Amino acid sequence: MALIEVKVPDIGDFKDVAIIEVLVKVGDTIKAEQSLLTVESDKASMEIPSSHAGVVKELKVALGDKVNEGSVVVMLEVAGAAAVAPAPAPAPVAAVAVPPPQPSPAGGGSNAASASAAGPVEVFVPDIGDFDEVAVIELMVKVGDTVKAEQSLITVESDKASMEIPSSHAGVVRELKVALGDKVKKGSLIVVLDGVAGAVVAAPAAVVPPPQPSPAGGGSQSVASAPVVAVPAAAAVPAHDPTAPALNLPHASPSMRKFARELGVPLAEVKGSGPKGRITESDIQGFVKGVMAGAVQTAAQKAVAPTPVAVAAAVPVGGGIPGLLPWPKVDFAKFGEVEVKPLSRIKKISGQNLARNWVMIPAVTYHEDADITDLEAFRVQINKENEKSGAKLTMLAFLVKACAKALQKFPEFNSSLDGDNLVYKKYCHIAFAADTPNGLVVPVVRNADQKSVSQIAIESGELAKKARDGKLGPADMTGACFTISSLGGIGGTYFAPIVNAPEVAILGVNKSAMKPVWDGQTFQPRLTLPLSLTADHRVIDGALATRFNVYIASLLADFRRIVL
Ligand code: CAO
Repeated sequence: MALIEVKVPDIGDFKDVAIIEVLVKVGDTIKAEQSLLTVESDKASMEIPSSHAGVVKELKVALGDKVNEGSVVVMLEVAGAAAVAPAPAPAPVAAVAVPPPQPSPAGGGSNAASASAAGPVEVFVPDIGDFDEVAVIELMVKVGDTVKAEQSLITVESDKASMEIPSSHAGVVRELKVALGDKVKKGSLIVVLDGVAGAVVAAPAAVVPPPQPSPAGGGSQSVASAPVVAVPAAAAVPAHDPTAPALNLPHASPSMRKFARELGVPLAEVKGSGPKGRITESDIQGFVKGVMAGAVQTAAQKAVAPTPVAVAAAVPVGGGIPGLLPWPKVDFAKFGEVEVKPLSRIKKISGQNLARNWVMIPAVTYHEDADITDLEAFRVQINKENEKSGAKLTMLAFLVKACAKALQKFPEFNSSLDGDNLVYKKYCHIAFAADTPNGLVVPVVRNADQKSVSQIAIESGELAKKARDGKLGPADMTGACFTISSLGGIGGTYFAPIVNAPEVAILGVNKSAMKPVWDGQTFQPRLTLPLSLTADHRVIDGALATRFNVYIASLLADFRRIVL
């Protein structure tokens, strides 16, 4: 047994190509020639196969990484001394990859049209190396289209690589000479263009470089043992067998892969409706619509089974965020000792909800200071009176009651968006965030408008205990109209809580502090409670949010107002 490095072979002019699929994982037993990665430029994708059979010991690359010829891909444990016996001279052995693309010679290849013609121009498949009879999997233009020079006309595919064939000339498509499923090779006529005078380019500069087999012994395998690992170049790109897609990977052209990636769509989960199960643009769009409508769940969503918390905020998570890069993959152990622990179930679920709410709600946070000097004195006095019974009024209970009152005065705060409609609720259930050892949960005090502060204090205390004990049931966590997130027992000054969809606002509260407040003549020490209201701007504008805050502050400053 020996450990060898498998490297990206010579991939011609492809520089800094991104890894779009990692096809093996640590522990996998792989065959020689089995694909390890898919890499992609903006015009072509190709799979990088292994030069050896063996067991994957370490992955040296991750999704999104950029690789070049020579980049180490995996550490492979290979059997048999012969396989790794160093050759007398350290000549590199065959790179058993999809043959590296080679640029077509300028103006060459088989785009044989006259370079100066303004009339009809025939565009042919250029030299695509050893690719013999590749299938047309996508037609990217139609008759009547005006195409630019270098614009992709068709996508062709072998079982290991797909590439777009661009036009050597600008013009208007007069005739399409190929159809989906046709086999083409170097010299096949693709389209006839009505040439545009002066628009002819000298060379198909953006022609996807056709794969060329690496010469045996000319690759980048770090273990020198040419006789053992040299694989006939032809084997690197076996003849296309449409009935047996390599490793059951989704069939999609580079442009479809890019499109899916931009939308965050996991291609492996999309059912292709094109020829031989190929994934088309409408398949991807249909998948996204399904996820948004809740009819389809991605595997990532299914991995997190729905729970009451998820149900409480049951807007389906979208397929991803267009334009975002993949999450950075860092081998932290390179920098020091680490310990990996899985996220708790609650954290996984609330994380998905928070991420959706953060991205999808145009929210603004408004701050206000409430003078709670008198209210706190009252609360302390009542708690003293009730010391023997043990019943305790909490600031949270006063806040719940004040919010219930404010929701009645400002009904927009007790609403939810439903498409183009706003649903106004006639009931008043107030949720509060509770910090538990397993993560954040949000129990609900029902009909808070109809309960006394004492009742709310008892009920919220019971719910908080249930939350900490992990005993909240679905009924305890659903149906909220508005949420309070109180960090007052901990500290802080102000913060910006995230709206808990489909609610439209949330009130954050921090620790009260004695502050000097100018009364017109002198500074008075006043107990001040910092409020942070985050509201969905699609429903609540700044003026309304500030009025709501001012009203809450007025209730807390003089709680007698609650009975008005
Ligand atoms: N200012 C000053 N003191 C405050 C206060 C405030 N705003 N709010 C509470 N306190 C005091 C309480 O009076 C209590 O003191 P005593 O023991 O002397 O009476 C102490 O702080 C502890 O209060 P508490 O926070 O444990 O209890 P609570 O009823 O105020 O809150 C609950 C209950 C469940 C809201 C709270 O325990 C909790 O989990 N808070 C965290 C919520 C959270 O994580 N939010 C962030 C979510 S991300 O948006």
